[in-house]
Amino acid sequence: MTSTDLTPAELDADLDLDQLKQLVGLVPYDESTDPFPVTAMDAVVFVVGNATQTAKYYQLAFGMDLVAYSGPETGNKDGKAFVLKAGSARFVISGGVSPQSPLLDHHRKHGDGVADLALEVPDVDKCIEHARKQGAVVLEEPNDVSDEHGTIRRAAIAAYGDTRHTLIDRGGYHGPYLPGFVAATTQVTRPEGHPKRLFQAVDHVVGNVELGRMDEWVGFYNKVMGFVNMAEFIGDDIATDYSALMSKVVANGNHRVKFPLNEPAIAKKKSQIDEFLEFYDGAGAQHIALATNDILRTVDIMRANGVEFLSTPDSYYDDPELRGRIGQVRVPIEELKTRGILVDRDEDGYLLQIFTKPIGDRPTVFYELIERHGSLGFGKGNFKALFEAIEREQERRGNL
Ligand code: TYF
Ligand code: FE
Repeated sequence: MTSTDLTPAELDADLDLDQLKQLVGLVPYDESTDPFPVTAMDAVVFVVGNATQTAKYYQLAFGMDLVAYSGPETGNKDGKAFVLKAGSARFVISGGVSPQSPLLDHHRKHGDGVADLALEVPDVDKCIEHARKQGAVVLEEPNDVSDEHGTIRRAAIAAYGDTRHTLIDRGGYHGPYLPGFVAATTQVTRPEGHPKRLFQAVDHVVGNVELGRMDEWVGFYNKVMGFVNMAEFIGDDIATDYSALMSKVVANGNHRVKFPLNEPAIAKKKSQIDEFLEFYDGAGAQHIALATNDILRTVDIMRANGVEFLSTPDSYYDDPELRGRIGQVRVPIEELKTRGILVDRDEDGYLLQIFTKPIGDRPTVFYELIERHGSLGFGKGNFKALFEAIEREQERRGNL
């Protein structure tokens, strides 16, 4: 497979290559020289306090489809896991059933959170051999798991905090998710005219790491996983003025997998990253950006479904400087203003984005919706407005 072929998950989501390039900023590259080739995100695996209900939330509020299940009824006495899909985005929502389940320990420490950013790779053994040489912690040695649908090969390495990267080669597998899972279908009835899906892919997943450790983790992704640095970053200069964080972005060769990494900065106010680290009890995944080709419709539906988004002051849209900089976008600015959607433009094009409030009890994990039109960035021009909105929420929680 060449690096810009569609993955089976993308084919299944009826996206064509041009759409995907637009949607997630896919770039061609030479896979043969990559020491740790990664095809795509395989799944974002959450551990939550109540997987049964959280899986319903993602079906009802995020319009995702249930596709597979594992639990006591299927021979898994330890816990339950629900597999949800929207386009090529796959979420696995897991929780402990047995009081002895290690999933419950994860939840006790971190609250609802991302335990695993699983990656699809063409050669698990090659990746692990390279990772080990580079000093990575191998949590699971390469092994085969089979059932009547075929065989997957898998392994896992440690990333920041308690987060792991499971590596999965599913080339020889045709089941609904992994051996041990049975096919399941969505349990909710959608209203007439509901779109097939509200987003098509995972665009990026951001990790928050401890003060002074961002470069160490950037180095991990460079050396262990062969990821490259992307242009966008927040350095010292911006950090102390208003963002209270520093940030760099790493991506796999084809840019399908993009991981911005944040660390707190010592600024005038308590960093939103410190708030995360305190309540997550360590480093972890902070936000998941979902690529949509119709952010207006997606925001309208999600809001009607009860999802709460950060608000953007009218002054953002009335600023002549911003108006001049962003120029023409596909809808009148008023359409963005009524919804609080942010817009940013760079030399490659523009993007539209909006952020939810934290979705769980702890002020930790949240979502971003992003609609790219050429821009490969992350909304640098919006950082000030965005961080001010986040700080308003921090203040309401008494954590500023
Ligand atoms: O992923 C990004 O870089 C943007 C902006 O704490 C951002 O979505 C960066 C840091 C942060 C929240 C949003
Ligand atoms: Fe983001």
